[in-house]
Order: sequence, then C-alpha cells, then structure tokens
Amino acid sequence: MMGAAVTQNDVTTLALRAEPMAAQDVLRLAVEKFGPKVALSSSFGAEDMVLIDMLTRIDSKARIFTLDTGRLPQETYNVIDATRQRYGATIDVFFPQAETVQSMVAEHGVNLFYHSVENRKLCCGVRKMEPLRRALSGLEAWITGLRRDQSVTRTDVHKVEWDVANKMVKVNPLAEWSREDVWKYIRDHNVPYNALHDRGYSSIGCGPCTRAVQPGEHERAGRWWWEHPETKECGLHVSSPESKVESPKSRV
Ligand code: ADX
Ligand code: SF4
Repeated sequence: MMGAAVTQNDVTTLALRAEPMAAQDVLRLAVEKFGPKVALSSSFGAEDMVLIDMLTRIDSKARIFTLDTGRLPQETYNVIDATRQRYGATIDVFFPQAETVQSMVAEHGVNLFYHSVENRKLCCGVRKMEPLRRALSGLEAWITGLRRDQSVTRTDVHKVEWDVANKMVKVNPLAEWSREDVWKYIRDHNVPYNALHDRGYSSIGCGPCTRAVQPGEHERAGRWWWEHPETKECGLHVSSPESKVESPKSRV
C-alpha cells in the first residue's frame, strides 16, 4: 500500500498502468494500492451501481459513501436500501452541516438554486462540497463513476488522475465506458438501479435540480436544465490541466 504522502509522480506511474485496463482491473489496482484508504463515492446512479457490483465482488468490505444533500428523491433512498440488502454493504452517509443550511435558506430561500448560478453553486457548496471534504478526509484515493462522454466538462477524464482540489488520487474506472456499456452491465448482472431511470431520468442528482430528458436530448440535459452546459458542474469534479497525467492515450 502507498504511504501517507502520495505524490503526483506516484500517480503518473499508476495512471500509465491503469489506462489500458478494464474497469474491474482498475478497481482491483485501487484496492490493492490503497486498501482502507480508498472509498467509492456513490450517488447511486447507474454508473455507481455498476461500480458497487464490481467493487463488492473484489472486496465485500470496500468503503462506500454517499452525500445526502437533504434534497434527494425518494427513489434514491430506495436504491440505497436495495444496495444494503443485495450486497450487505455498509454505506457511510454524510449530511450537510445543519446550521449552515439553516442560515443559507434563511438568507436566500429554500429554492435558491433556481434564482442564479451563484446561488446554485452556493447550495451545492453547502450540501455537497463541504460534506465531500469530510468524507474524503483521511483517504488517499476516491473512486467515482465519471465517464468521458457524459458532458463537455468531462471529455478529459482519466482512469487514474491526480485530484488537485482534494490533493489525492481520483480513480474513474468507467472513464471510457458509454451509457450503453453501463446498461448492458446492469442487465447482464441484474444490478439494482434507481427507479427514476425507467421514467426518463438518465442522470440523477437532487430532486429539485433534476428532470427527465426527452428522446434525443443529451443524457445530462435534465441536470440543472435551466443552466448552460458549461456551468453544469456542482464542484465535486473540478478539472484543471494539472490533474491530468501523461497517459499512453494522450501521447498519441
Ligand atoms: S454531479 O457532480 O453532476 O452531481 P454526477 O451525478 O454526474 O455528478 O455523478 C458523477 C459522480 O460523482 C458519481 O459517479 C459519483 O462518484 C459522484 N457523486 C455525485 N453525486 C454524489 C453524491 N450525492 N454522493 C456521492 N458521490 C456522488
Ligand atoms: Fe442544492 Fe440543487 Fe446542488 Fe442539490 S443539486 S445541492 S439542491 S443546488
């Protein structure tokens, strides 16, 4: 296992190894390298369900956490419970700080996110970013369900990369998967999934900030649908050039 101070150089080596690997092998590599110092960050969307299925086969005690913003749809809570039952997994749930939420809604209103991008980012900061910092504390690496073709903001995602914002390794085993790959895995392995997916919700976040998409719309069109695609990140996944390490793919 790597020592406490994982450097960007260590990550470059790991990233080069991981880039040609299949998703399961990337997960296995992460578990071998980081042991209890790696955790899967799960929103219980389709990608994360694939990762939970794969990860629990590799290590039944693998760490899984979720950020409960307080505004999640009931269907998401249902799939969290289904996951506990199916996999016997312990899910660490991180909530926002009650007092910060109280003062935010007192000042800006409970539906502040609809009023401006600034307000929306404030809400994501309070309900997701601050809890994420607590969830990641003490870890050396975190695993996410990011895919390159999910949005214009994610085209440069690598399977292993240095997360500048959180100063740790970020593992994205499904980076090169398509949406079809995800659903094929779910069907083939009978993986539980959020019931909203069957009602046109291709990507699922908080209830008030997610709607179903129409046929032909982009898969993330229903997230913060009133904003432009370029602003549609809540801050969990900020990307900077330094987060990218040279990979066989980026060299060709
Ligand atoms: S978001 O930033 O726009 O909300 P998205 O829903 O696409 O992200 O999910 C991308 C990845 O971010 C997920 O696969 C998961 O790893 C992580 N993630 C998103 N929301 C949460 C959440 N509420 N709790 C834990 N992880 C999350
Ligand atoms: Fe707030 Fe919407 Fe962000 Fe959820 S997605 S934290 S409700 S702004």
